[in-house]
Amino acid sequence: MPLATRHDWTREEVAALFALPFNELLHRAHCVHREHHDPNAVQVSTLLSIKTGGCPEDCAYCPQAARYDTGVAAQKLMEVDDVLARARAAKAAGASRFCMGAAWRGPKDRDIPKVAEIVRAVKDLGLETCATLGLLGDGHAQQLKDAGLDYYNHNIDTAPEFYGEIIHTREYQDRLQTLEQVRDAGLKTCCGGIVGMGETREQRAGLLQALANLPAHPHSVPINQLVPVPGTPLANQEKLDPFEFVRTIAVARILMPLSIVRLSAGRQQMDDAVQALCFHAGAGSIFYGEKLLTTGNPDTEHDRALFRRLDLHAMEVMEEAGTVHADILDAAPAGCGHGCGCSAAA
Ligand code: SAM
Ligand code: DTB
Ligand code: SF4
Repeated sequence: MPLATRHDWTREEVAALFALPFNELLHRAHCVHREHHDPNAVQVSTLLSIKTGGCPEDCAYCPQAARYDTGVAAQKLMEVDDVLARARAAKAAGASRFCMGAAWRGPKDRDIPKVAEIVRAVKDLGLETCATLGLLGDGHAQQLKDAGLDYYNHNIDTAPEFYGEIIHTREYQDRLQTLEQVRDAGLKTCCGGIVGMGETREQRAGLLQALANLPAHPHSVPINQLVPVPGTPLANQEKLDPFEFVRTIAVARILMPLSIVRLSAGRQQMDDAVQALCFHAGAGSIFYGEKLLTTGNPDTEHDRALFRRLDLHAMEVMEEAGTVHADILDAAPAGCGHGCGCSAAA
């Protein structure tokens, strides 16, 4: 019986999925999606930048890199009470997870107790917690886990062979090491990338291949569409064909059937019909709230209306836990089980 989760995808196999006729690809992806997930449930996370701007790194897409003139002012780490007020509001608006981002290359040892205090306080509100702080040092992941952190977000961002055109201040291998520390500490991983940075389709396949061939599939896979920010080297990057973005979601869905694929940055620049296609193709999570970290996100009222129009509902924490963490699904049979004759999980 073929396993639902594989870690040996070849570039050719992934490229062949991208090359399928659009309807064929979406059908396969949707079958995989409904085999393992409620197709009408969407996990809702709210982001907050708890330490904004002034970052020493040179990520070509990022408005928070100090070296680019983007108008983002550097701020220090927020106070616990200020973060808590934002987390309470996110919970009241319907988010089940609160994701906290810091514009650091990585936290210093002295930053960790402060972040841990924030995590503990947010967790006590009954929210799931996620942090994205950059490269972690020895013991950091465990200290965050002990404070009640559920997820750590660290993206590989792009294909290994395109990475050097986007970031020069840290290596791909550094990222893999942080992901290993995260897994070893028993934190859930949130790991994805950005498309629309000028990469080829082959390189989009390379990003997804690298994600799917990690030692464990990330629990959460954010697929970001580049938000081009004036002042960054990618400010004038040509927009990716929206159907190519949908294909990327669909291929991620097929490669990592148990993961929750997040339709992440870029929704404000995307029309509702494209978002609907993404949900059909297997996206099961969004960022919700007026802002991502420093850039805009759709209005909450607009998103609530979109959910009503598409009959989607926000996933409960327990519902999500039941879906993602049922490791026995590793042995799920091939085929979608809906009588359409597809080989969705093969
Ligand atoms: N500094 C930490 C790091 O780089 O890991 C955490 C924060 S960083 C802003 C988190 C992620 O945001 C990046 O890995 C990247 O995938 C995403 N991101 C940043 N700027 C973006 C943009 N303009 N468009 C889309 N995604 C972006
Ligand atoms: C992720 O993959 N995307 C989010 C979250 N993880 C941290 C960040 C998107 C940032 C978009 C640019 C900004 O708002 O600064
Ligand atoms: Fe810094 Fe993270 Fe932005 Fe890179 S993506 S410049 S590490 S904040």
